Order: sequence, then C-alpha cells, then structure tokens
Amino acid sequence: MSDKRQRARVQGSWAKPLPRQPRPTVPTSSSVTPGANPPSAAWGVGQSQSMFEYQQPAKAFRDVPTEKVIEKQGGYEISHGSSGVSRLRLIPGFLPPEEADWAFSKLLAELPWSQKTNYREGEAYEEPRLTCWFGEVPYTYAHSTMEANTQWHPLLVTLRDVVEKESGCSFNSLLCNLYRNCKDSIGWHSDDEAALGPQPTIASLSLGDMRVFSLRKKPPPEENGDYTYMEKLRVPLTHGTLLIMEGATQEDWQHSVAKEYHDRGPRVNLTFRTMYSELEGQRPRVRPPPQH
Ligand SMILES: O=C(O)CCC(=O)C(=O)O
Repeated sequence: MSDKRQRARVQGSWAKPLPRQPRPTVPTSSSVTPGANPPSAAWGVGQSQSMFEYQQPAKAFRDVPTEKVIEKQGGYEISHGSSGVSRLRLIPGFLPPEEADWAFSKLLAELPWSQKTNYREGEAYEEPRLTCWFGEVPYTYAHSTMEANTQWHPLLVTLRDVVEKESGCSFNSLLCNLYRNCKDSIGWHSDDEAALGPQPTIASLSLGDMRVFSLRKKPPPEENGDYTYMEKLRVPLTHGTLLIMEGATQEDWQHSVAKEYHDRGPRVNLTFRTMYSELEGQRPRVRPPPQH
C-alpha cells in the first residue's frame, strides 16, 4: 500500500507527512566516558516546543560484565596483562570428606584463635573474624602485626606437606582465618605485601561451611578506582577444597569473602605463603622444595 493511502486509512483523512526530525547520532567509541553510568531515558520536552523530542544521552552505555562462576576442578588463566598471566587452580574435594571433617574439628578446637585489631585512617577496628599466624617472621597488614610463631600445630605441618606436594611450592608461613558465622568476612584486598615477594603463590585450603570467594580485576588508571566495569569471578569454596592463586593474580586482582544473608556455620581457611625476611636482604626463608 502506498504511503499516502496508508496514512488515509489510519487517520481517516489525508494527513500531512510528519515534519522530519534530525536523527540522533550514535556515539562513537571515542565518546565513551570511563566510569559513566548507563544513560537514563532521554525523552524530554524541548524548551520552545510543545512536543517531546529525543535528547542525545550525554554518556554512552557500557556493559557491566556478568560475574563468572568457577566451580569445576581445573586450571584457569583468568587474565593476561603487562604483568603476566593470572592463574587459579581449583581442586574441590582435595581432602576426602572424613579427613576434612577430622581436620576441621581439630583445628577449630585447638588453634590459638584470637581477634586482631587493625587500623584504618588512624581508627582502630576489630577484624570480623578470628585469626592466627604461623611463620618465622612476623606478618604485618592493615597497620598491625602478628608476631612470629614457630609453634606449628602438628596437623598444620601434615597439611602443609600435602599442599606443597600438590602445588610444587614450598611454604614457610600460614595465615589461618576462622569465619564463625555468616557475619564474619574479609574485605577486598590483594596478598601483595612486600615480604611476600613478586608474584607470590598462595595456596588456600578451606574446611567447614561453604563460603563464596570473590575476585575482581583491578581497574586501569583511567577508571579512577572504579571497579564497576571490571571483570568479576565467584569461586564457591567448599569443605576440603584447595585453591591456588599464582602468577599475577595478586598484582592484577583483588579478592574477598563477603558477609552473607543466610546462616552459615563456622569455616576455617588456611592460606599457605612464602615470606621473605627483610632482615635477610629479601632472601627467602624456605625449606627445599617438596619431593614428588
Ligand atoms: O577465607 C578465604 O578464603 C580468604 C582469606 C584471605 O583472603 C586471606 O587470608 O588473605
């Protein structure tokens, strides 16, 4: 049907063609503003006209990446950048259930758990979890120090051996975290203290109730510290799971365990590390690598 006849049929009389409106231009990628929020609806009333007109959004839309879930056993290259490859190795059921049950109840009952006081902008706050530290050198983060402690619980020595065999690394230190319930958490951070050396391997063994371990990629300088558009990952850490973070993971990513809205039972997390004593001119205090 011709355009003229169609208008007649719809409107019952010959209607005038609508005045042509200038077409909104599609923004080019160079007009994308980093850190911009998606533009809201852009229809408004022009000042001198009584009709609605399309107003070009000032900022272009950017997709917020969907969070990916990593839950299957395997090795994952989570990013490649100028600092190198960031890698995760996930081994659910690394400890068989009965061994994991036994280790969990023993560590929960027998480790010297305490609540540490940290400092942010000069203000003291209690960490929302309990911790203890094993290693020949003290461990300082958030402006407070955990003293050196060479009294390794025998079970921790056994667990360290099996984790070393699996990872091919030698660890001389261990930070233990106890999340008592769903309200306990650890905020966004990287394990990138100078004493850990460049590109540290961190092996994390989880026992007890499942908690979600989240990772987010650090933003480039032009994002001004805004993580909105950065990649995000979720790794459910179940009873007996071993997670190994390697390569540039600490340099290029942050991780956290958030509080949860649903009830959670206690969870023990052991993060094996290698610390370099500043007093020894950055030489590692490590034992020989494990035999395979
Ligand atoms: O509990 C966890 O899985 C993470 C612990 C952690 O991020 C840390 O000790 O630095």
